[in-house]
Amino acid sequence: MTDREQPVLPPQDAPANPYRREFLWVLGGVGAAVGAGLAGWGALELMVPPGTADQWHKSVCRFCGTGCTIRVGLRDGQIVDIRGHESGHNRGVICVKGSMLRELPRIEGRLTRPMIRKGGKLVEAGWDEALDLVAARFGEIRDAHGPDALAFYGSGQLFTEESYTANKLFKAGLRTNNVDGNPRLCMASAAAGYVSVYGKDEPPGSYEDIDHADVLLLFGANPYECHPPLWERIQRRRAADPRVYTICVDPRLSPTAKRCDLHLPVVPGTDLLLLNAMARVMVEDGLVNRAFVDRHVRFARDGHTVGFDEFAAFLADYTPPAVAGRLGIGADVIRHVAHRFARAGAAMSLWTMGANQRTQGTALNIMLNALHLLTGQIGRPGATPFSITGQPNACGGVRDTGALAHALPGGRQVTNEAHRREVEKLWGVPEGTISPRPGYHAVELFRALEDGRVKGALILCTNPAQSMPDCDRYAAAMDKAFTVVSEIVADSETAKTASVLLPAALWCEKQGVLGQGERRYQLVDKLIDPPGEARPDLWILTQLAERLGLGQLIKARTPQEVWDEWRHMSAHSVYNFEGMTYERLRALPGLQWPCPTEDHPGTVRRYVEGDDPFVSKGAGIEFYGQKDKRAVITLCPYVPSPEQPGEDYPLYLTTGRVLEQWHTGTMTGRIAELGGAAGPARFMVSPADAAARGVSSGDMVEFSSRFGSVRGRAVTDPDLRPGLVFAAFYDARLLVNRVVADHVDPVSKEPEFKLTAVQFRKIRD
Ligand SMILES: Nc1nc2c(c(=O)[nH]1)N[C@H]1C(S)=C(S)[C@@H](COP(=O)(O)OP(=O)(O)OC[C@H]3O[C@@H](n4cnc5c(=O)[nH]c(N)nc54)[C@H](O)[C@@H]3O)O[C@H]1N2
Ligand SMILES: Nc1nc2c(c(=O)[nH]1)N[C@H]1C(S)=C(S)[C@@H](COP(=O)(O)OP(=O)(O)OC[C@H]3O[C@@H](n4cnc5c(=O)[nH]c(N)nc54)[C@H](O)[C@@H]3O)O[C@H]1N2
Ligand code: SF4
Ligand SMILES: [Mo]
Repeated sequence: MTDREQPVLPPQDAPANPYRREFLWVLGGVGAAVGAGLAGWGALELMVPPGTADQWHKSVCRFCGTGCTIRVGLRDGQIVDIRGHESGHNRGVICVKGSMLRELPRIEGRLTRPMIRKGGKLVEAGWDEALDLVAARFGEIRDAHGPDALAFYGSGQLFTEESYTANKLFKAGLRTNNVDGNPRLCMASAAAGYVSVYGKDEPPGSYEDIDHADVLLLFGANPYECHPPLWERIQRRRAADPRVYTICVDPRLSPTAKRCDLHLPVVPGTDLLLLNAMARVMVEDGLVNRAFVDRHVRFARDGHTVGFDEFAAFLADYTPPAVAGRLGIGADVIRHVAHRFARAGAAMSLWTMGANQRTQGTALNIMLNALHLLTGQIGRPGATPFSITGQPNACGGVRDTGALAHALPGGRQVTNEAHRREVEKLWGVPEGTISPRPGYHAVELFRALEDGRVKGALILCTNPAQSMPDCDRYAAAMDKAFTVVSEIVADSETAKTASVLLPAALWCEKQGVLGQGERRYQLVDKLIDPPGEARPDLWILTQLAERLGLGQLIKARTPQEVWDEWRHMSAHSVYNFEGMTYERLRALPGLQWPCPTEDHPGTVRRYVEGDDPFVSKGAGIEFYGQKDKRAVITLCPYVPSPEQPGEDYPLYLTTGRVLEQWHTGTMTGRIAELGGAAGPARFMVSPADAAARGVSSGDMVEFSSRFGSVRGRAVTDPDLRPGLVFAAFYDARLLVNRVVADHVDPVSKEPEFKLTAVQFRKIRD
């Protein structure tokens, strides 16, 4: 591994030009103008002129979980232009990351040949040598230490065919459930919440609910920067009806919060108090829809069913005056929000990482769903609890295929014997093949690499040495083990730790399905060749299977063969999408499951009769994922985060994203327009906290927490209130995650990236 001690930060801070950033955002909106046949792209073309395409292909953006349908313009075998596709849910709108996708295949530093670490250095090798070595080492490790000494760490950015194959190879072939991935860092709390409430994962509603909602509750979400077309859709809804009311719950005055009708700047980590208090107000003030609750909802405490009265009594501790101080929001405002939500013609809540990446992430997800169930704000156009997803294929590729340590395909669990038998049958392997032990979830997996419980790992399409909390600790853990990393660039922080580094094809250099935030699956066709010897991750997995003697198990070799296997398998669950052939996906801007037959139009609203094929006739609404067909609201007591500011670490650090950069910046950071607009990463601090430490904007500082320390530049931001610090994690020169705490939610095992107690001090340049 290379030296992680000396970040090469530019001598002068170069803060992003706010005008430029606004302009870049607008470019996304301009896609809509194009969709509507209006002028507008002129602006982008003046700034970054695209080439003139002579062929256009429908595809999907490779970046975020919004899942924008795009048109890819080709000329002479190169991608030269990207536009929003008018027929997509995004109606032609894309953001600046999507529009700059055309540069992605050509970024500097593409990895084009396999590399093997010899004498401490990575040296070029052939595919045969590299894959033979991996198979031999994995075989040795399994024989000497058992299958659980091996692991797969994947990504919500792999194609479904890739995650499905990896899951099958490891769980049924190598016989370990050590299959996890970055969705654990992202969606695990959302999945745990949905499963707890409805018995099945994935949102009941769709993006189009935005067009019908009149109260929109944005909770721990910053769609202005992270899901711009959804934000644009919210703006259109507001423009169409000025009575539409938007509420943003975020400790930070984020760009989204600034633009909402009401911002609730909660004390970081306390907002379960808000949700419980809203429920309390609903109960007290007669806002509960008792007819709906009596018919469709059950209450539970510690796994036991309880009555509505016990739920009401539980909430007695959460009256608005009782929580206001800790929450940092006045009792009147809490009441106001509860009333607005309950009395709305249709209320929609949209949440993301501010809710998920929390030690109470599952509880927050349960209560967000609960507010809808209590008030009957569900199952009608505009009335829905919607967890916005992050990555382009965390839903389809990982949650639905069950490529997580506790899961099996189609909503099944490894600890459930009947589920294991079903999957063994469908996979054609002997009974007892799948281990009944859940594998290691992400954080545990890296701890297992650290202490030697896991000795060999295959890491595909993710950069944990930068994205894991307490990342130095886990980078060192990877250094110790035999890690095989498939990457598109040669020098990601994770690539630097690899024992074997494999060059991957990306996005349109390969074929496969992505499944995004509204249960929508879309097809990416191969349009261009990968550089050098880079190969699709599916090819890498099938080659490895062959060399491990598991070729009979992994018979499907092409993306379409894998898709058809998985599509037919899905018919044995309520995640049924058998009707989604490649042909249909190619012709349409995606389809939403359930979609059981080839003439089925897909499901916009789940659990609703007439729309969802699994709802019984005459039921109206039916939560069929639960045995008694009732959604379950579990009582969730507020538990403070283990990260509390005190004398040594008096400030809260929260972390997240900026508009132009994707995660660890290996892709967007190398596209000049995007990297340049965001500028180098820095710690954003309030002017008061800076002044108290004698720090001027742009000074070098050292940040420290109980987990580590990191040096970087601090820039003051008047929008930040004292006591709160914000940093994004896109810059390998400023490894923010060195200081980020790695406490996890006890249920979902998702790390609390949103909360670390920190201190900072000025240091010499
Ligand atoms: N531009 C861009 N877009 C992206 C991505 C990207 O890298 N760049 N990544 C994609 C992925 S994978 C994801 S997961 C999503 C993430 O999308 P978002 O979740 O919208 O983005 P984040 O910046 O992670 O965090 C959202 C907000 O949570 C707030 N927050 C912090 N602590 C708390 C708290 O205690 N309570 C509440 N209520 N809020 C809190 C933060 O201030 C922040 O504004 O974005 C996706 N889209
Ligand atoms: N501090 C902090 N940390 C966080 C978060 C946070 O909010 N705060 N959020 C967490 C969340 S929600 C997420 S989703 C994670 C994301 O964390 P990561 O998944 O680690 O981040 P990415 O940069 O998306 O990593 C994807 C890697 O795959 C490579 N790649 C791209 N395409 C391909 C391909 O087709 N095949 C292969 N093999 N490789 C490819 C890219 O070059 C890149 O290095 O970060 C988590 N970490
Ligand atoms: S919003 Fe997400 S999916 Fe849409 S263009 Fe931007 S990055 Fe791509
Ligand atoms: Mo994510």
